[in-house]
Amino acid sequence: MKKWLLIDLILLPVIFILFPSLWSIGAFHPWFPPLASKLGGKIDQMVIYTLIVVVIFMLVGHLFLSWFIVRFGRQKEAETQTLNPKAETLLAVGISLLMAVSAEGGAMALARPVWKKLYIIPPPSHAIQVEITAQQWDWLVRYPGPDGVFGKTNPKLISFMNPLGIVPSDPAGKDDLVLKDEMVLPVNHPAVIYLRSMDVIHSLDLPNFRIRQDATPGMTIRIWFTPTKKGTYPIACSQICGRGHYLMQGKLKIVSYKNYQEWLQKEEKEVSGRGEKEGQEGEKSP
Ligand SMILES: [Cu+2]
Repeated sequence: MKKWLLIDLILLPVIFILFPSLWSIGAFHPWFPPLASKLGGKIDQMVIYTLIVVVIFMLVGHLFLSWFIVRFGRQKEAETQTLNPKAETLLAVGISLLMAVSAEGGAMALARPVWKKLYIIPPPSHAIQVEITAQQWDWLVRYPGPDGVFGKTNPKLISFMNPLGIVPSDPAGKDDLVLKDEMVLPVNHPAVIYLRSMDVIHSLDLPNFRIRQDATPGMTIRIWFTPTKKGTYPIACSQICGRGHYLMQGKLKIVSYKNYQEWLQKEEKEVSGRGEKEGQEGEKSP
């Protein structure tokens, strides 16, 4: 075998095709962030399936290309061949259909149940409710408090002390707990997020839970999931939303149900203590 043939046919495809392909499907080391949600595994399956199909198509395509180069590349003169439009159309349509059915069709078949569960099937009634409002450049996390109802909001009432503009006359809002860039949820318990944006399009990114959802002004988007592992995980924004985009970092703590309730009670006590203090001050002032 000639030397060039060895380099062309074995070494180059290994360096430029096989190695990056194997790397991209995580053959050498896993590059997905550690998984911590029930549904996330299905999303990983979809990503891996798509990568494998794409890698197979790319390898087959490159093998054909290499064969054509070896077979016809060293001819002194290129032979002109009569065009056969019928065969060319058939080949183009056939390959496109094959790719669409195997790559897109397979991914769709895997993705549909995940989509249905994330967006269409309503969350269980005992799910923890959290509202997340994105703003340049924070995540405002609101829990509804002991009454389980979020108080009404009015953008005209937004201030430093009332960043969500909760209407003070609405009793449902009195016990609402508002946090910045911090969220706590119990493990193995469903949680539903109502996602909103105050200014521009942001994107809530919870990589360990395989959740990435745009927050669009004027819309409240519901997503729900079940965390499966305790720990502290990042909250990020995956949509460039201004010069402080990089500041949109938060922490999501997944703890036991007991620890979650203890934490919530402590935080809620602070909210009610603050409310009582404000009430007393209001009575004192003329
Ligand atoms: Cu953002």
